[in-house]
Amino acid sequence: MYTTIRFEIEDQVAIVTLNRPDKLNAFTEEMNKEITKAFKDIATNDEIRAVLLTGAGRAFSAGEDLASVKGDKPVNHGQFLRKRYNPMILAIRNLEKPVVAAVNGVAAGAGCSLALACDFRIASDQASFIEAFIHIGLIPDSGSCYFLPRLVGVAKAMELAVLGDKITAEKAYELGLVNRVVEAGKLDEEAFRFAKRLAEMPTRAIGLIKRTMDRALHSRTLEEALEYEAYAQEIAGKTRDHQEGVKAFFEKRKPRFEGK
Ligand code: T3D
Repeated sequence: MYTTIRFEIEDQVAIVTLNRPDKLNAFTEEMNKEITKAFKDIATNDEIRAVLLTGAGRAFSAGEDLASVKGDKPVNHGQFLRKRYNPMILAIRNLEKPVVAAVNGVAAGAGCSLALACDFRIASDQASFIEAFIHIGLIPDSGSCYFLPRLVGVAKAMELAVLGDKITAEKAYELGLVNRVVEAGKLDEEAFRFAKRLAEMPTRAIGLIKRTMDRALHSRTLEEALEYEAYAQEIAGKTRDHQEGVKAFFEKRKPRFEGK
């Protein structure tokens, strides 16, 4: 049913693969729509407890397919983003399930933003990141102006956004942009292992951590953040996984979490 992505489910992990390898997985409108739809479907599918997002071929994604903006016809870039990219990024951030990006190659422009919108990034040692927008006279979009300063601080974020230099996976790790760097040949296995580990955890609590941390980043006061933690903890405290965790602790055994 999808034409620009692949969608599989394995061991409660949804594997979403950007699948235009001959175009370095550059985005088309269809691809934006399919990614958004996939994440919305994942939200309502109880069988899925974690997501792995990766690219087919040598790139993660080269960002917008520039073939679609090269003509003489003027493009309203604001509408372009509101219609195609913003819903895709929001679908990932609003998903209360952990999302792992397995960054297999270059992540450029909105491809970089897409990786940054995920909760975790595991990069191949062949991967690279480039806020390529400036080279075509644009500003980082699809959330990059939001995620970058939060991940690396304002000074480094400005440097990456304004100079638009390509950085290696190793450099991205040093900056705190990625969680792990692994050998290219081991990326699929390592990233899947990581996502599967998450899928076996109390995923309802992980979803609440995601929401509570996102809120805390723009809480105006500590009081506000503490209150939201209390609200979210009330929800976590009512889950079967919390009961199971405490029970397993006293029975000195490994807990069996269900994500409920
Ligand atoms: O309003 C709006 O437009 C809002 C939306 C914006 C979202 C955005 O993402 S804007 C940013 C768009 N992306 C870029 O500007 C990146 C452009 N590409 C590059 O900088 C480089 O190609 C890469 C760093 C991604 C990869 O470099 P490299 O050396 O590994 O490969 P290459 O040789 O440059 O590219 C290989 C081919 O892919 C080449 O085609 P060819 O010569 O073999 O026929 C190249 O033209 C093509 N390609 C790469 N990126 C794109 C692309 N074709 C269309 N769109 C691309 N984004």
